[in-house]
Amino acid sequence: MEQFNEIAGAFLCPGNYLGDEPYGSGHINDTFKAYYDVDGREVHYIHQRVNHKIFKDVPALMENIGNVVRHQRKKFEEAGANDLDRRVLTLIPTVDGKDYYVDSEGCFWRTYVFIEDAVGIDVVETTGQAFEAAKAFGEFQSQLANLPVRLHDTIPNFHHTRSRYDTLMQAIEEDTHGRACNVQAEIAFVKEREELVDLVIDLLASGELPERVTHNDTKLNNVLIDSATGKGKCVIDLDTVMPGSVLYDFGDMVRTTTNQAVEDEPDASKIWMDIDYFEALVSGYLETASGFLTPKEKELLPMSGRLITFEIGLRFLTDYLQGDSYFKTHREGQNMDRCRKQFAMVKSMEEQAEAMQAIVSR
Ligand code: ADP
Ligand code: GN1
Ligand code: MG
Repeated sequence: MEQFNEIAGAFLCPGNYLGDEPYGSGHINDTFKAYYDVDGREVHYIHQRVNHKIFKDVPALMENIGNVVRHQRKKFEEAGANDLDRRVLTLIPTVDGKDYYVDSEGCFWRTYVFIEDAVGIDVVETTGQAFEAAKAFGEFQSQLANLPVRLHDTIPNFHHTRSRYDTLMQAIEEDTHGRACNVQAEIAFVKEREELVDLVIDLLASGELPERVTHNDTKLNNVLIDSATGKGKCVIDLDTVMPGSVLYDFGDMVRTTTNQAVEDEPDASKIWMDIDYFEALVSGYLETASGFLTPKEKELLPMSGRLITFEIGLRFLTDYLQGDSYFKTHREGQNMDRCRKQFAMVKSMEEQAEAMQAIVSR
């Protein structure tokens, strides 16, 4: 494709460009695996078009990513890691020494070294994967604890659940696509749980919860798992790394690693929060995070699963009502099914709140 010749020519990837194919299952960016020939050897890169409708200031976002990966690399070096290029994302610079390229259509591109023999898993298969993912995200948070710069907010109010709630209420009122009639039960579900939305925001504001540098999008497929060893290899998708609460990160791990059905599973009988997976998640997370968590953060880990799953459910519902303009969809009603799955998970977590708390207290 002509466009890809332009992209390939813009970055200092060694070798001759062979081709690109769409890659991964992210909901936001357009990701491609690129093939290059280096002296008869096939070498891969990730070319990624950043969604600049969602990320309004891509240069600031790329500055964040540059700061984060440099800091992580230093931490891994200090810890004596031997396979640095697989532990942390490596940006390939453009021919004029920048971390991103603006193409002839005004779109923003970046290029990463492709991390071989590691996979992003969409649906958790084993408790070991839950353990490894949580351990990797905990290590990520711990590495960034003393990041010397303050990161830009790449999406303001990203985990401000109150503002997510208000946006949903507005979308219901406007009902621009005439879809509110299809989701009356979900709307009622949200309204019944309104008190949940202010909890973390209020504790952050009062200082009872500390603000930290967090990933903010810790779904399972944003950590690459080593295909040979099953170990967490590399935390990816750094677009939303910014000041936040560890509860946002832990909560999204609970959302995505404690049930073996897809994110848009329409069959309610397949959806429940599996406590064995939760237990694995807590063990993995505490292995790398227990050194810095405050008692309050630790106490709220089970609640964070409910909160973030509820919040992402709200966002899917809002996008459904607004005509599917934010998350990529591949069929009609997909955002509605995504929302229903999240709410079924919330319900299951409510039912198991005590058991979850007991695991964390142990
Ligand atoms: P999105 O924001 O759209 O989710 P991601 O940055 O998560 O985009 O990338 C999408 C997918 O591409 C990931 O889930 C992962 O499978 C794959 N991917 C991204 N970066 C790399 C990399 N450096 N090496 C290998 N695979 C990658
Ligand atoms: C998006 O980029 P991706 O697919 O890893 C979204 C997250 C949601 C997630 C739901 C920038 O994550 O916030 O939790 O979809 N990312 C952004 O699957 O909005
Ligand atoms: Mg992703």
